[in-house]
Amino acid sequence: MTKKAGYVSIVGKPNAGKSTLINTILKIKLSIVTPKPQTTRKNILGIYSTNNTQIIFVDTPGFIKPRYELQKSLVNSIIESIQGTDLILVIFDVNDRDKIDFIISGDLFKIIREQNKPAFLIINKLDLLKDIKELLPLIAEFSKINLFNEIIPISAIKDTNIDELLKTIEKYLPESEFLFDTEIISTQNDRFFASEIIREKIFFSYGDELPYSTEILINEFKEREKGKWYISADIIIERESQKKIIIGKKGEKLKSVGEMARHSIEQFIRHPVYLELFVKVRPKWRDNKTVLKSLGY
Ligand SMILES: Nc1nc2c(ncn2[C@@H]2O[C@H](COP(=O)(O)OP(=O)(O)OP(=O)(O)O)[C@@H](O)[C@H]2O)c(=O)[nH]1
Ligand SMILES: [Mg+2]
Repeated sequence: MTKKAGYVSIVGKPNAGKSTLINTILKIKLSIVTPKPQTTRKNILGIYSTNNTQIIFVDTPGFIKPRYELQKSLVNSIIESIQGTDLILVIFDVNDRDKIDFIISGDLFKIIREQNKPAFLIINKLDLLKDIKELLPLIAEFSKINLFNEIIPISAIKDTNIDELLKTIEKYLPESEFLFDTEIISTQNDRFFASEIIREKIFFSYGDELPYSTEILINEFKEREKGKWYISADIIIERESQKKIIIGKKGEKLKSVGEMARHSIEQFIRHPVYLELFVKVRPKWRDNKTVLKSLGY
């Protein structure tokens, strides 16, 4: 039987549920998810293989109008992902139905149109609709712009219509041998996932702004045959004054972040871990091209 394989880019505004979708499809928590927008910062590959089909999903950061260097780099990585893909999934949060933002979306749509590739509109968070009929005007609106080969409503969190989505994706993929071993789920290493998990705990533990000025740098990641693996990471912040907030009274806040992160990292890599966290100030790192480069942006 002929095999099919290809890349599928998952794009859309922040908070639309892109990372949730990739996690639901792969049945593993690969990409971090938080209630805050702009959680994802790096493209994340998630490889879904069946007997005849291999779909290489790429989760991307939320599409925005970039204001600082970090955001410019995020938008570039979205564009790169769209350029390198076989199929584009634009995830749209059904909550946005009364305020479809054709300005931000318009920019994204323009990039997609230029690529001349198949694209689906995925209307997500169906579970939040009181009446499914509310979808009709939305579908009509999106059909008008003549960009999407398919419009598919789903709930990423409830796993609604995901099988249908996968079947439809399959139809659009090119015939090809598999591009990765079927056992591989991602190409990123444990070191990367450890840093993402720490970042996720920071998103959940601190107020609105702080997580956005925070980045994680893994200094050491030592795998040991016997005993715990050793991970040491810097929590990078922008201002001296943020140090106190990160650390908390008597260090308790940082300790709790560390414990939550260690627990989740252990679940992910299935090995006990000793995690050490340090707080470092790098003024305006989000606007410093050299620092951004050293952080992999
Ligand atoms: N009710 C509901 N909530 C969802 C659904 N999918 C995602 N969410 C929630 O929406 C929020 C954002 O989800 P993410 O998966 O992080 O969204 P994202 O598009 O990856 O966001 P960025 O990485 O910031 O661009 C989280 O609180 C999710 O739990 C869904 O189908 N239904
Ligand atoms: Mg995300």
